[in-house]
Amino acid sequence: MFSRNKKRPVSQQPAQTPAKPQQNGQHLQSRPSTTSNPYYQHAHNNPPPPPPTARPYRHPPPGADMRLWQVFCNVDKDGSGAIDLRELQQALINSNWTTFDLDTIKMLMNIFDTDRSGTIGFNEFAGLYKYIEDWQGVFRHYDQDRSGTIEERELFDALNGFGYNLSPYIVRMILHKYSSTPVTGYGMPSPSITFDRFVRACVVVKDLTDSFRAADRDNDGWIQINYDQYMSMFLKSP
Ligand SMILES: [Ca+2]
Ligand SMILES: [Ca+2]
Repeated sequence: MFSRNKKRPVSQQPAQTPAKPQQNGQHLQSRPSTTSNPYYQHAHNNPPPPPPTARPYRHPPPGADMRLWQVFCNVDKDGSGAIDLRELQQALINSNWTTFDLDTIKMLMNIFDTDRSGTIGFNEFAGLYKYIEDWQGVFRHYDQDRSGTIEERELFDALNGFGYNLSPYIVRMILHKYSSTPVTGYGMPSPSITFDRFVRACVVVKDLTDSFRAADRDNDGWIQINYDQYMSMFLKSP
């Protein structure tokens, strides 16, 4: 799920690569018409920064898993020693080559940025990596037709497998809410959920169920909560 830039599809390549610095002035002078272009002038006066390969050499923490350290360094593109939201989103790829959606990335940052620095350090990354790997196993288990996405029956089986006693109606609502494609309109494909949204859907179901159970003190399946409690229950979910 962490891309290593080996098989990145064309659509995942950066839209623009930095222009190479000019070797000498002759090439520029032979094409005077381009100097009237304000964008060209800007690029000429402000040469692009050096390529990211100029990052300083970094040492792993003592006892670090070297395979994991290598993945961490690949994700930490700017070599800052920590992974920010943008770096994490660029690294996490669904099986259909889309990057993880922003809400899922924010959810993962929220779970694993335990020191609340706003970034993921190496130790935090170890937890995040294992979490993703574990969820990959779950996803593969329930993606029974190996389509790379979770469809209605598979979602029903997954949520039941986790122990949530949800009606088919509620499972369909979850499917439509987290579907990676539009679910209304003529000729639309059947709704299905990519890995990133599947993880988020399951976390939301767990969070809401936990909130309900905490409020259902006599465990009779009914709760009495006020408006603030009701709103915060939903808004705390990713
Ligand atoms: Ca970084
Ligand atoms: Ca499937």
